[in-house]
Amino acid sequence: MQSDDGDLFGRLRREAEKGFDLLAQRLDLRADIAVTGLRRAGKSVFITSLIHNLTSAAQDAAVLPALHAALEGRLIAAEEHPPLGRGQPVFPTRDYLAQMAGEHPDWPAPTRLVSRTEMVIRYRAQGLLAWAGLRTEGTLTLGIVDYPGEWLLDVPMLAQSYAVWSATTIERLRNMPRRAAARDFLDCVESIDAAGRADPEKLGAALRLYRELLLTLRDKHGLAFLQPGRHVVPDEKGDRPALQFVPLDLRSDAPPPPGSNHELLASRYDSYLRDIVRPFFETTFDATNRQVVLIDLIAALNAGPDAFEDTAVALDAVAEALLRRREGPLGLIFPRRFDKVLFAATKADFVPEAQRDRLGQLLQSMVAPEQNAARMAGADARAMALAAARCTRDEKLTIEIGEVEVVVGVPVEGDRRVKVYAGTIPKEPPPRAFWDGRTVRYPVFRPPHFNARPGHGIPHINMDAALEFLIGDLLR
Ligand SMILES: Nc1nc2c(ncn2[C@@H]2O[C@H](COP(=O)(O)OP(=O)(O)OP(=O)(O)O)[C@@H](O)[C@H]2O)c(=O)[nH]1
Ligand SMILES: [Mg+2]
Repeated sequence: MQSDDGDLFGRLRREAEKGFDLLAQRLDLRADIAVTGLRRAGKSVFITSLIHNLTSAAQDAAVLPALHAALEGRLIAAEEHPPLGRGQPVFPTRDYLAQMAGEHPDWPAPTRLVSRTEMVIRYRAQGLLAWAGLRTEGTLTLGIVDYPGEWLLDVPMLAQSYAVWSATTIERLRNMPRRAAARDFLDCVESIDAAGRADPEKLGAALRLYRELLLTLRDKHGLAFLQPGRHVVPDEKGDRPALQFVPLDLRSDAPPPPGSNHELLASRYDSYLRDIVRPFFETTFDATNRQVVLIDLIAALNAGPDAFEDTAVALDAVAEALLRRREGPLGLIFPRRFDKVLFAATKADFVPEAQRDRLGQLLQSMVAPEQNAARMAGADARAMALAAARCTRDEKLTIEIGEVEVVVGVPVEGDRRVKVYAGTIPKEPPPRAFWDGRTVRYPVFRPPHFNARPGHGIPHINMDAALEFLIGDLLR
């Protein structure tokens, strides 16, 4: 009897354990976050701060107080496990930490390639499983990808024919503020007979002028909505025929005659979208389910009304690409892939606290229509202001107009503290009069003092709120 009972209990226990294992497996979770933003938006610093602060928060919850799992003491350990040996560039967290926390603190160098890393986070679960006394520990594997936001601006092209793209792009170049800068390029394309025999020499000259023009618009005019993205940020495969196209002045809706300039460039355009843009997003978006879009709105505000407006157009295109449920050809590659999208205005330590709230509201107002569409489609989108590495302190200063709040930091070059008064950040895209007489110049501030060994984290603003939004639901 005894042994029968024992067997019975043994069997029951084994059956029960099998059931528990099935439940427990659900605690081994995975999330993949793609981090993007235009050049210098703050991607490298954001990822470095995310990894170092999450690793540190497992030892000291005060590093990320708004991350509930940390606050409730449920983060057991977090560690980076770079996916070595998979033939993909690995995000160099250690190098960046060493640089930023070194004897002569400095920032990561600009990066142009797609890179990846992974973290493993062990946590104690709460909720029903934990309450029932089942396995209460979970593991979250977090994949992180860093890719250039310039490439995301190609997404609207997927829904446009070459003729439509040419017409809208040429039209945009004919408008201020681009017109003066674009004169040489426009003269060149206006002299090309689109329906005439393909002329490689003229097309080559137009390509050189177009690429120069895009860089001028970016660097001298602070413009952001520049297509195609790989003219501005080339990929690791370098130049090739599919990248050698420019918009033409088509003047007629007739289909392109065989062997014409129009036909040649239209076929390169199609090949760019088919062989480069689509595969890139299919592989990147297939492997990620959460997206962070970083945007340096303070730089855009300081660059003047045209640059700000163009940044708003670019942000719109990005939000539209990521959040709207798609019909037609775009639906095939962009059914709603992301369950969470975070839009973040970076370097919020450039302005004092009251203005930081307004900075977040400004971004919020810019993505509101898409956010609504996303919610309708069941995704969650949020906008906030943050600083991945807080370099400044807030101070009050008395000037002619009374007491104002400023930020104080030390520039990378030199030891003297610099005070910056940034005025009022508008809560909504401002009218052009906002820029009358407005000039705010920022130094590059020295990174904050911190220890590169996990434990104390990197001083930040709102990285904890960003992480609670991005992964808080998985650490329950
Ligand atoms: N004050 C302050 N400056 C920041 C912060 N994050 C980034 N920066 C500044 O912005 C610069 C660009 O940041 P990165 O993280 O390298 O930007 P990125 O998007 O990776 O840039 P690319 O690799 O060139 O595309 C840094 O060198 C810093 O000077 C921040 O939180 N606060
Ligand atoms: Mg970078």
